[in-house]
Amino acid sequence: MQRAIAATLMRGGTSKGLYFAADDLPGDIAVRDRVLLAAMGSPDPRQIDGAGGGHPLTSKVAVLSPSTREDADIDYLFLQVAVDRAEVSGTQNCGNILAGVGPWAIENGHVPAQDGTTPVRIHMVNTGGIAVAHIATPQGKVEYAGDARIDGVPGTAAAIALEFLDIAGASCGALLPTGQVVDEVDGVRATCIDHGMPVVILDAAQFGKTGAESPQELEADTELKARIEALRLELGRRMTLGDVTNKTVPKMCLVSAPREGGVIATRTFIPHRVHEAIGVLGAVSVATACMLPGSVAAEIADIEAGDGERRLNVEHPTGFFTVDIDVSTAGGTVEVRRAALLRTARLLMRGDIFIPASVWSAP
Ligand code: NQM
Repeated sequence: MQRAIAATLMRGGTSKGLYFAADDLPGDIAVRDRVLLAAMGSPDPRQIDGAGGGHPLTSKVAVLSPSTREDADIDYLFLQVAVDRAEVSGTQNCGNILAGVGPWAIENGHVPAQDGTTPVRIHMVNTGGIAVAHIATPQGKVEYAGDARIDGVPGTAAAIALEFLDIAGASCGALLPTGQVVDEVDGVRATCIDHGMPVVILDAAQFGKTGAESPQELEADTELKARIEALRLELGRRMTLGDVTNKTVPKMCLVSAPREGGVIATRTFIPHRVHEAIGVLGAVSVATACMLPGSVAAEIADIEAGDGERRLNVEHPTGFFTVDIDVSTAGGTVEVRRAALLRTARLLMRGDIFIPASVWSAP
């Protein structure tokens, strides 16, 4: 016996996942998590018995409901379904899956479409901030086709502008959760920052790396991975995240001088696989660190310090991530007035996902 649950498969930015109405999932969290593991086919490195793609970037879930906040249209809970472990985690947000939330909200009747562009105000439940997504809706219908190109996705699609409000310290309580611009662990210098995503920024050269290595090369370096994980456990604790052994944050970002005309080059452990690009809020945090006087990123970034609206191209393994950011750097710190960026999304499939009925009873 199998049970059917309404689900939508969408690409959001450079990620892919299942989007559910909260009401369609079991209310009991333990049962819900078992259902999501079964939906994705976890735990299994290939996720062969589910909709997951065998990588953290294609094993993601959005749970959506009418907003509990007066200043938002929809509540978005992001859940990372582990690939090779029976684990579902809500400890982080995801700005890529966020890109599909606006279209989903309009298509499912939560926000009336306007003729032209429809703004959707999204309450990001994991971290508490608001994102405004601007969705192309000519003649009151969501348009997925368009001419916007984002690196890491073939072809073009309709642009989705995302604006973030009040996301500094979203997970850790402060933009600089350790209270310092630079921390040191075993002689390694690190900038710990949370501008929507907790990220530890490290100079690739401190690990004997150029920063131009491919994700596959970095993932094959077991000694490097062990060093980075040891730093993550210590700095995660200092960032107020507690024991991060089983958490997907902080992300660990190796930076180096730009090679392709951007401001900085990145290779990001998320936290065990290496991202083929860079996460949305991860990129916002790195861009912010580039503007922060004295940070590990600012020392390496090719950018002139200064206040006001700036466009930063963050290099990653498959191209650039462009972040528009408006900062004030008075007094040696950085206050972010606005962060915005461009994503695309595509509706891939809508229907029912089938889950073995035994999942409801088996502990
Ligand atoms: O940082 C991957 C992704 C992400 C997260 C990760 C993301 C973000 O690319 O906002 O988008 O860092 O786990 O989907």
